[in-house]
Amino acid sequence: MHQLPDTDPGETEEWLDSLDAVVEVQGKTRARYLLSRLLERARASQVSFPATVSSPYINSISSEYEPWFPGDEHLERRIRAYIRWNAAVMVVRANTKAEGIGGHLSTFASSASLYEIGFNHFFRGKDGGSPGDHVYFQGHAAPGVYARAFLERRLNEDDLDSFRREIGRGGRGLSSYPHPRLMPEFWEFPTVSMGLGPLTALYQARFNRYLLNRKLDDTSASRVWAFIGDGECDEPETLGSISLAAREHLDNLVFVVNCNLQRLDGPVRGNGKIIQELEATFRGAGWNVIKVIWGSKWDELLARDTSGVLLNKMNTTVDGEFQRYTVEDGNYIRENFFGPDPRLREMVSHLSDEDLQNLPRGGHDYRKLYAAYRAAIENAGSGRPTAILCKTIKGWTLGDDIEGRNATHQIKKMTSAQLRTLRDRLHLNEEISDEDLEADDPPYYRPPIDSVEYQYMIERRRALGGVMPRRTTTVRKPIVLPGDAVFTEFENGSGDQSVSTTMGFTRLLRNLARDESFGERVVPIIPDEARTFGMDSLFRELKIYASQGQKYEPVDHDMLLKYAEASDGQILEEGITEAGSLASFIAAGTSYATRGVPMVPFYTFYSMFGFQRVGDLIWQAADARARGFLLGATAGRTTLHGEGLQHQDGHSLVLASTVPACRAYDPAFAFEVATIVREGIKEMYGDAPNDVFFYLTLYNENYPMPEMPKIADISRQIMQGLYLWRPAPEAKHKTTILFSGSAHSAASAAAKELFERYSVGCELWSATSYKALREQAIEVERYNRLHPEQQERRPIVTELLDGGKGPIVAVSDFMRIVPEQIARFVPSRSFTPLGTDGMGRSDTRTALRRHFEIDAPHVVVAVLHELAKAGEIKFEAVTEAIQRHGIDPEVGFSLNQ
Ligand SMILES: Cc1ncc(C[n+]2csc(CCOP(=O)(O)OP(=O)(O)O)c2C)c(N)n1
Ligand SMILES: [Mg+2]
Repeated sequence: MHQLPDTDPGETEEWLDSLDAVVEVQGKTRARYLLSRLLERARASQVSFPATVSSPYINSISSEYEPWFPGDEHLERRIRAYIRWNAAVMVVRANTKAEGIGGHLSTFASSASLYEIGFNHFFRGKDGGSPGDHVYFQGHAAPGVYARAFLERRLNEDDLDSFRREIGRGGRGLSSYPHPRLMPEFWEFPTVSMGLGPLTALYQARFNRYLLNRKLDDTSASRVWAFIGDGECDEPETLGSISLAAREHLDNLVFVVNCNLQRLDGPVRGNGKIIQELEATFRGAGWNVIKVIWGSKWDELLARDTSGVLLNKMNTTVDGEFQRYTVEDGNYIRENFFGPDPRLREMVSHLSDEDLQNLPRGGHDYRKLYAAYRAAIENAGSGRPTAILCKTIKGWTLGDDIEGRNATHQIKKMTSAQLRTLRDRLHLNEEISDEDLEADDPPYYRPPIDSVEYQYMIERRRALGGVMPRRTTTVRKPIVLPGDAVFTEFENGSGDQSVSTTMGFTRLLRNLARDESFGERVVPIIPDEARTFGMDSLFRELKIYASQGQKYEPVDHDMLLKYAEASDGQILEEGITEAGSLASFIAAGTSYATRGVPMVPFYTFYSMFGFQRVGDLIWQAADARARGFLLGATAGRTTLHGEGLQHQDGHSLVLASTVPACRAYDPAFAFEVATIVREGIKEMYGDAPNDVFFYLTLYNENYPMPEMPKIADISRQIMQGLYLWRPAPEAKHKTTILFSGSAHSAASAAAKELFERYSVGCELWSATSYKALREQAIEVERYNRLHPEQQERRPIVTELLDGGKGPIVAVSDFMRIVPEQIARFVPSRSFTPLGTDGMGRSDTRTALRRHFEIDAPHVVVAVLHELAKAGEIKFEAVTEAIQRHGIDPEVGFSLNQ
């Protein structure tokens, strides 16, 4: 402030003196009040002032501003009690039947009202073919969602009794958490890995805008709701992208944070206040924040708080203390919360200890919650996303042993005495008798179809567009697959021109985007790496998606490859966030289901920063049944040179091999890339679609791309994972070399030397996917084992290689374990993998390939050594080759460095 001009120092002094006087005479609370009023007035008079990020520890919406509650509170409370009861009972029964099967009681106990307000008044369903709202349920609140579906007759008792038993009953058990992979007609969004739900919800809201702005789908009626734990907010993914939501004006997005002040081990912020901290964080990022802290019974006390002492006590009490009040009796609260200050004690003198204990938190109060959700809805048009911070009690009404206890998160069992207490607290005495509770299994309860409760809840859902959650794959806007012309140029090779598979892919992507019908469905996603992959050439043609268009003339406006942004741009240029990019991949890759509009994401990234960096999100993509293409560019531990160990990827294919729904390919040539993309599109978007996604490595080494071999079913062979690229010339000895990706040049050079110098005729095979070969072989192996008297089948890889002659050497720019995946399926031949185990180094490709022992001389040595072991040549010949190529056996090799 010292640097700003003071045009009237006298006047300034008067204002400051007044403030000093207020602080001195009436205290800080009053001073704070006056300042807040001044800010409010300033805002009303359009005097812009940086937003304050904190407000007092009270509800954002005061009681006089609460809207009329349109529901029947009594009925809704009854319905919620049934749901609460069944949710608890299903966990208890599951753990009686199978000790340790797990499940959670206390999370949903704290959040039942948060969901029920949504179900009864806000969440829009999919009736009539509309996509409705997108709701991300907190993963371990799943029992509550099942319990509601049970009341609605979507699930029966047998279903509830199969909670967490996903194997029996033909795999129709209820999954532990929201898993579309396991319950594809129920769950839409997988959430339970903390932090991924909020992140993917945010990008879903952003993707909805992308679809709208590109005029592909009218998403304006769909809202995205994400239910999040307060402990979950510690995950970097939860809060890491919230500024994007404000920047993109995502007022279609609502985060509901269940602030029960506890996580798994104990308090989230024992010494602080998580709600205040989150308020500041969200507000600072430009969000609309609505706090729901106190239930209605506090309104009267707050109205009488003329001196501000109650407010002060609320502001200064830390969460650890608030948690303590939930487990103590009313007298303790009187003594410790209200007690020390005589004015506060007086304020509650008319209330009994029981009254004090029952002063509820806002997150259990329907009217407060309704007001907050309503405000969030009415916020549409403001451009600001909303975070509703609801204060609740973890394990609410589950009884003294569970409610608010530090161990509450993991309690899965209840004694019959505890169940009786719960029944009493939920006022279910008529529905559940004492006798019922004596039985081995506590009973479920659901109101009959002609009950008012059932009719009410069904009517509410009908009015809101049908039951939820529900996943459908009904296509609203069919996709037309690309024409063959898109792919044919790659069959011809590049002639003398040296290009990389990355360049080939970029050209293919452009062709796909240009395809008349299919083109608009292509979603290129790049995290600030387009220039690295030569994809900046797409900027001008496809344009970068920017919801606000381009408000400036770019520095390179007069160049051919200018930086072009547009509100209907096609490229999602995400900036430096692999997590955000993958969240976009998931939103686009599941659009066939969430929106009924199949979209085809091509997410190209620095291959090191894919599976390794955001592996959990890739796993989530598999759970979400996402379709599309992941492209690990700059792949290979030696092909990407000069970058060093944090950049050089020699293991993404190992990690890819762990993801069941991922088809992983390591192509060497542009025609292979084109074939895999063409066949992949057919598999994922054709007549009988499979919910898988593809991972392709792309290299940045330039070499002339060969023509596609003229073999009848070459496409099928490429897709199966292995094909004969070049047969062996007639020669005295025989060997087989398998290559993948950029290692094909070492393999070819080795084959030449082996033939010319040693009369070894070498078959060269392109191994496009060891993962595909291994999976097929395992299936065959299993078939044979379980059909012992049937005609034995042979895996493809055995069929192709086992009958051949001489040793097999497999070389790639990845770790040895990648080709080793198939070694045992070729039992009659020696199998030697060469690969890039160990950490990367910065150097030239030549030096790196020597270091990792995958260059042509090392391939030659490996073949010769195997031939020597088989007695075909002398060991001296191997030594000669080692020396002639200047290989020093004592230098440079370590698997751990
Ligand atoms: C990435 C990840 N780490 C750990 C867990 C295990 N976990 C499940 S729930 C939970 C505590 C959740 O606390 P909070 O977010 O506050 O939710 P609440 O149950 O209190 O509503 C933890 C640590 C997980 N599911 N995901
Ligand atoms: Mg919590």
